[in-house]
Amino acid sequence: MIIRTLASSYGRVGAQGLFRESLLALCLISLAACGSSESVVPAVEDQPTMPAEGSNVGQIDEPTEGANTADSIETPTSDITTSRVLSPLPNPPLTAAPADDSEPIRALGPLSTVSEFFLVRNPTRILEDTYGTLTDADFDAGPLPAVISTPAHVDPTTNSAPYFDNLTDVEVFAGEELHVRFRPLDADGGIPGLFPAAIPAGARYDDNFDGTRSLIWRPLQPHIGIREFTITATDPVEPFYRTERTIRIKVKPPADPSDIINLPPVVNQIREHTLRVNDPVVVYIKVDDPNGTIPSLEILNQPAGATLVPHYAFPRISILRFVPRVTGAVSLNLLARDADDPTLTSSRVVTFEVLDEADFIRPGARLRELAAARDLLIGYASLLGFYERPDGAVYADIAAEEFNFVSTENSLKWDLLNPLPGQYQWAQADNLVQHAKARRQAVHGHTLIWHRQLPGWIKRSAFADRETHMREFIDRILTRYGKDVPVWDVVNEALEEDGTFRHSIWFEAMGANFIDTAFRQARLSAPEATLLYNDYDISFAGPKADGMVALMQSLKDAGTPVDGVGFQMHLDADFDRFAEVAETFQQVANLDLDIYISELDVSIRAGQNEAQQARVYEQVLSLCLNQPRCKAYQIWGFTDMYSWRREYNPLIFDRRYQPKPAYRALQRRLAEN
Ligand code: 9MR
Repeated sequence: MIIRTLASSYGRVGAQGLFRESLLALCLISLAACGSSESVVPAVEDQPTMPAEGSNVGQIDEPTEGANTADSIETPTSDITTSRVLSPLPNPPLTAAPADDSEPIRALGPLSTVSEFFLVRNPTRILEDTYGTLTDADFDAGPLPAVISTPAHVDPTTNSAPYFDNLTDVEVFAGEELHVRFRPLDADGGIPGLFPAAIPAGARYDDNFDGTRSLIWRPLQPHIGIREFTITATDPVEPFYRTERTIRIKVKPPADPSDIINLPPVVNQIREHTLRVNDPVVVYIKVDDPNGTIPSLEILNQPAGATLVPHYAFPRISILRFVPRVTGAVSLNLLARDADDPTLTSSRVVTFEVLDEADFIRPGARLRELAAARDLLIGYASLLGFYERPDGAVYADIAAEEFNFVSTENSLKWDLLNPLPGQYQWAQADNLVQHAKARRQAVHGHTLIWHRQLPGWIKRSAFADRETHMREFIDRILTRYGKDVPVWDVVNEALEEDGTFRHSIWFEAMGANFIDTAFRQARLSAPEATLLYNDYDISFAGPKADGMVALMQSLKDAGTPVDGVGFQMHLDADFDRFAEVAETFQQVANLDLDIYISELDVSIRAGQNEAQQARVYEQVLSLCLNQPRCKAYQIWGFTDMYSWRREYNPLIFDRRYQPKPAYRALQRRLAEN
């Protein structure tokens, strides 16, 4: 439905799909089976506590599409109930609606590279998730019991579970070195295996080569309090027969704090960036200290005319802004000075390359001009807070010149938007939407209901409340952005690789009906929007594509308001299953659904090259151009500088913003008949 609205301003008018009675099997399913406190992300690179944009830290690298050729088929195992009508949302709501104290405020001062709209920022307030904070009473209650996992085929009367010798909770003064030895034993003989859940930053986990392991850790001032350390012993014969123990470590302040070793401060790493001469440049510089104090920052060679201001919310971050007037290399010498001992310092050199404006000029027509002539949406995923990156100005210009469609990538994810009940952080999404408006780009809202990037309070919520939480979230996000954001990924990645339903927090509480409910709520809250189901590994033949088609068929049968399918398509440069993709697209078109290529990227793995990459980009574009129901060709980023698979250079511009063969291939193909 939205395509009509979009077409007038941005893109393609959908030719009616060749709807025919589906010959596909219905999904046969049984209802019985249905069943961080400061999360504003400042644009500081390589902070230990948060994954750097474009890195895979903290995320599972999903299987590359096309890699799995397994052919075991099991279609979804739950039913979608037909013709449901949603009850009204509760009044008063289950969690407080967004209030004025969540409203962003104008960001004043030299904080960003933005010039075409007013930047906003989140109000400064402490959002503290105290769930899980342990008290002295918890510690005094004594050690936690062992948790034993026994696989079905193991008989505990003949095979006893591994256990730990002499494991207790421990106390240590900050500054002292803690040694805990883990000795796993088994009454049946043999030496059990061992693995820890997580090791505290700065600690060692040593193998003693006698069947035991040791945790060696010198906690400092920031660690004062009580924390848990979980370790698992695995049976010598049955590795999935396991005993998990959690010990508590109480770190106490020493009588004389000056006994604690004072370690040097650090300046966090900042990557080399390519900049364009005469653009405003911002560098968010973070300093840190293992002792928890706040070091001071000095820039030994501050560029002429630069400003250096403290971050409005994070005392360890300073914001440098300057405008390079000449081309060449710019190096900044940064120095952090210890708050307690001014002689204790550490330094870092940050280097930028400044290119001439002419170095960013691309021959030929821009992709969005070529795409608009074919009524196609051509998109990219926009880096969270790009306007706070050193190269934000050139990033924004190239993106706006080349694309008429933009995915929110990380700006609308639940953990960022709504980290605590009733608390919302809108600034990043507001800024992206304003930017897109200023540059005449349609926004693709990604993603409402997913199993990842969820705040802790949602993961811990009662099953009985989840449907209401889900519906309230959808309603609030769409109430705010529904008019400005025409396309939404309503449900993301609900299927497993084998085509069955993923046992997500949504599925476990609502069964497969959560999908139908989410779409119905989305339609109620944003009646004009195009509503998509989005997933990976569904474009080529296999059990997951079959599962997706069966799911779409069952949603259609149930009258669920779904308008299309988003195909992620995270591919490798040797991908060649194009005929299968054409067939899947046709199956989806036959269900009267639109096709959005939503997250395309093409990784160059060992032995692969840019020419192969270009071919994959071009072939996928041809598939879209040849399929009337394909509305959008969207890439998951555009510069290799910022990609979730950065190490495989999967995008169409290189890290220096120079077009790659893939870019030229798209230009050429879009210009062809
Ligand atoms: O590109 C996103 C990356 O920056 C995030 O760290 C990651 C967190 O899960 O999500 C990435 O985007 C994913 C998208 O939201 C859903 N499909 C798969 C994408 C790549 O992981």
